[in-house]
Amino acid sequence: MSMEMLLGDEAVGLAALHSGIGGAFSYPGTPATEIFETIQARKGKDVSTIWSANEKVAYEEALGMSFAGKRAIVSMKHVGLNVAMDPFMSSALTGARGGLVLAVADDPGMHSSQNEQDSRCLGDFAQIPVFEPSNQQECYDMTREAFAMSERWALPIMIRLVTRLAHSRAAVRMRPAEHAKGVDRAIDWHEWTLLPPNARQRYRRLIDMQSTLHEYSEHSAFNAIELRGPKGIIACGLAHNYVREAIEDDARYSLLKITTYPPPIRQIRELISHCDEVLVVEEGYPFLERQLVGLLGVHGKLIRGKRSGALPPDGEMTTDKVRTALGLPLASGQPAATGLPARPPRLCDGCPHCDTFRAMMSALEGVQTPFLMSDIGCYTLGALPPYNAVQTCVDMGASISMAHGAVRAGARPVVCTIGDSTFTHSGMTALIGAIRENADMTVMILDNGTVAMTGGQTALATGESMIQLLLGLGVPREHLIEIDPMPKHHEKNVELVRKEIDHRGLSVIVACRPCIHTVRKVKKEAAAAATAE
Ligand SMILES: Cc1ncc(C[n+]2csc(CCOP(=O)(O)OP(=O)(O)O)c2C)c(N)n1
Ligand code: SF4
Repeated sequence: MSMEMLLGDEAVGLAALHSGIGGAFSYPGTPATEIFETIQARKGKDVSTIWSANEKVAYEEALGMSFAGKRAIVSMKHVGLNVAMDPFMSSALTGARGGLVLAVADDPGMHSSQNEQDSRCLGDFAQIPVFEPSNQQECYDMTREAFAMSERWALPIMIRLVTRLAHSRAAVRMRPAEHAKGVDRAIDWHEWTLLPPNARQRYRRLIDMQSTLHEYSEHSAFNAIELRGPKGIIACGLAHNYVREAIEDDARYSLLKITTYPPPIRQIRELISHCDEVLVVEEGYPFLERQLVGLLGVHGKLIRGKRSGALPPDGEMTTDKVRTALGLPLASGQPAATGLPARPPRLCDGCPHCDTFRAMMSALEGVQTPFLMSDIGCYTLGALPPYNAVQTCVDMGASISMAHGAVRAGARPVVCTIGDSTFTHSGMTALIGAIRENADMTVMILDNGTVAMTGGQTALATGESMIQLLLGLGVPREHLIEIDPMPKHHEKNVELVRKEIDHRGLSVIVACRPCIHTVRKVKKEAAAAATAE
């Protein structure tokens, strides 16, 4: 057994490697990115790792590996699971052969996300087991358990993390690694081909499995009940730590820790019948509280939590929030840091996006109401002054489809901005429709050669390969324009952009210049490699 100080993400990644995976698949997204990066950095040559085009593709690649008999992990941030919902839902019916683990990191408090959502609801929606570790050791242990149980039940299993767990460190004890399995060539086409007669059978199997999953939770060593005083608390996943810190050794409280779903119903009943009232503490939605209370409540018992208003319904859980809900004095005693200067986010000095936005906004000078659809990436900061070049940011890939919708409404001019990675993630499909209609809009692809916002992962198409991709999709050559976003080319770029905005039909402008951070990183790595030789 060895020990290491690990992030929650790293613990999941190492546990996957020690479970003998054949591959890891992902699309970057904070706070899940480090799961894949740990595997990539520490894997042997037999483990394949791919940054996929998007989360749906990543999920399907992992499912394919599982069907071929090898263990696979697919990781993503919470909104990534929205993109992967289609294969995710159906994989609950096909099931898995090689252990299939989906690691999803939620972001309560929206530290780096466009929304707050609770992936436990999606696990419940798909009717698959969800494990929710409460600390880094459990991140490791529950991921190992998830691979074993995925094979025993022939089902995918979700591991749900939250930012604070994914990105904080603790000592983790690791177990010896298992050997990876070889390819299994026995084809189960009835199980994997969801034609209606097969799908009905497979759905029936999933429903029949539910009692087994409940029973597992009842006996799982990862859940624990302590019956003491009449004030009950149910603490889910990471929230267990906040509760422990809040109540310390206070014998007035009885505590049920839940880390597996579907939840342990007998243990919940035991706690409720032992206590006069119960507080449910969970990160995300009042997922468990809602189930406990249902429509009519629990007769004679007070069940409190986020839904009842005892705890705030949004943001991250904290020890002080739990103490307030319990009527205890605040423990921190530390006034929040004040007087720190505000530091609004902004594009880096010298960022290529700055020069693209300057050219674009100069080209639009004098236009009363341009529609400026944009997307998610570093360039979303173009919404702020001095650029004011971004009017929308909804979900990845939405800029082109929303621009097309605005064109259909009769808006003009419509200009949309989208990063290279966001374009290959989910912008491309919308562009195919816009090309076919010769939609009267200008698409600006901000090709900085990397996925800058999430730390500089590899982009799938950049430079010449981006141009070839666009031509292949059918962008007309005469309205496919390349610009070099540099201050010295400003006047020329303004002229080129203006001409395409004036064009009554579809234009695509590719602004190609590398992210300055990526350039620095590449130089640093090259220097380090040269020193090592
Ligand atoms: C569905 C989904 N997956 C992942 C993310 C995390 N994320 C936000 S923007 C982005 C890509 C940014 O890359 P790019 O479009 O090339 O723009 P850049 O940051 O390089 O300017 C990613 C992966 C997300 N917000 N939503
Ligand atoms: S990281 Fe790169 S793309 Fe992002 S703002 Fe900085 S220079 Fe621009």
